[in-house]
Amino acid sequence: MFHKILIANRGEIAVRIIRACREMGIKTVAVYSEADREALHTLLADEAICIGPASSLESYLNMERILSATVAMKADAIHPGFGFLSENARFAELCQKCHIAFIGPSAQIIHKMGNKSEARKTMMEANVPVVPGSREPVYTVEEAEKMAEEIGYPVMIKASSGGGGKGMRISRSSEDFAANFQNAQMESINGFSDDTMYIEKYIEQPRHIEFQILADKYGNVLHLGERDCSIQRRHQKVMEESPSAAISPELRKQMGEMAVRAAKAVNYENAGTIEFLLDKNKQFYFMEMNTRIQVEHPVTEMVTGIDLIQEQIRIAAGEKLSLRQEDIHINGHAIECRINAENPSKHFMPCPGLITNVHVPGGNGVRIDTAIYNNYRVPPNYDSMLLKLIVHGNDRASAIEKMRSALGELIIEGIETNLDFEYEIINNEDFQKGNIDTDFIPKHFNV
Ligand code: MV4
Repeated sequence: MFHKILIANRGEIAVRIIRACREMGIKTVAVYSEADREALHTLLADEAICIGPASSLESYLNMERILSATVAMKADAIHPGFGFLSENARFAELCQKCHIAFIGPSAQIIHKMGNKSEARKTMMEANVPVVPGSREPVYTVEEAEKMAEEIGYPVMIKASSGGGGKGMRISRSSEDFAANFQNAQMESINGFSDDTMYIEKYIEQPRHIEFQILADKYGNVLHLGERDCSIQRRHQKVMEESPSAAISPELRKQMGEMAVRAAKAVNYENAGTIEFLLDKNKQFYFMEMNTRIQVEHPVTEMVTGIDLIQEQIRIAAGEKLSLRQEDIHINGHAIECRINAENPSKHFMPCPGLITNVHVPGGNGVRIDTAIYNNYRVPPNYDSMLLKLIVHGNDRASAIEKMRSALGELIIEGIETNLDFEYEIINNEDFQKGNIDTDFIPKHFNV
């Protein structure tokens, strides 16, 4: 097992990783920027080292400084958390070259899954269902238009290096195809220096269903059920739950088997997520694979009782998975609300500043993952997520009731947050009935 882990991240996920390490008897090193001297992760880790100015590019994204800090502090592994360097193949490769364990999959897997058209092709070859569409990438408007005609409109034009909706356009007919293709491709060239595109059939009002998987170094792969992440605003998840109200035990078994097949097809290792679209007829399609721990991992932890961060560390240290698929049971229902420093009445503009008072809910089945505290100043340099409120109930209805109660108790003063917006979602009749899809927020709110 590792002696000391350096956490190449900040905020609640850094705190979450420090806690997992402490429970396992592993020492921790926090890295922090000049803006994060008083941040909770800096204060909570066994040791802390400043790696540069507030700007992410000069601190949490600076590979050389993080690797130097790891060597200087004599840590034997790096946990990248999510965001920042977590899906950077070059960083994973540099760790390997420096004989530092990267807590995640290999550089080759990160690279392969970062290429969305290649991931899609790999899954087609492995007989994992993918959205109907092109097998090979396309580069010119002519070949793309031919492909769109074959698939049949409406189609989705996607950038191979895309993500979070960047480089993505819908085309509803041949009249609007060329312009949409060129816009999407231009966005990809500007954003990712990559003109590689692919075309898929457009799936109307799908659900975003993702499966958590765990894979060790010896080819053992498990799935831990799904998360329904359909409640999103502009490709930012707002509320997530597990299990999904749309998935029967039979469908879970089928989709879970496909998630495991997808992971095995790339010799996956560590924790990962297989994203699917689920259409109105309950057909499901592989969309992307995420090669990191995700923000919403706690809902899976709540319903399976498995500590995903500890599992990641054990896998990276070379341990075999101690569980088999038949040992995994989905117990009850969990919901997560992401509380952000943003103003819903000003187009969700980020609102950093001084938090003058925090009161958090508690009680049976209530979990808070956060790095904020009284008189903490939220810096303007990073993501606006302040706190994750996660609840666990015996079923969906009681989890919703518990979330209503917990949201009602949560107080964050001094800055604007999206707390009331979360409250409106939990109180929404369609949400309560489980009638959700990726159009939920645009359909119900003027945002
Ligand atoms: C789609 C789709 C419909 N059909 N692909 C959005 C982000 C990117 N990861 C993929 N996305 C989508 N791909 C086809 N063929 C609809 C979306 C989509 C979406 C997906 C998941 C969650 C929220 C979404 C919001 C809008 C569009």
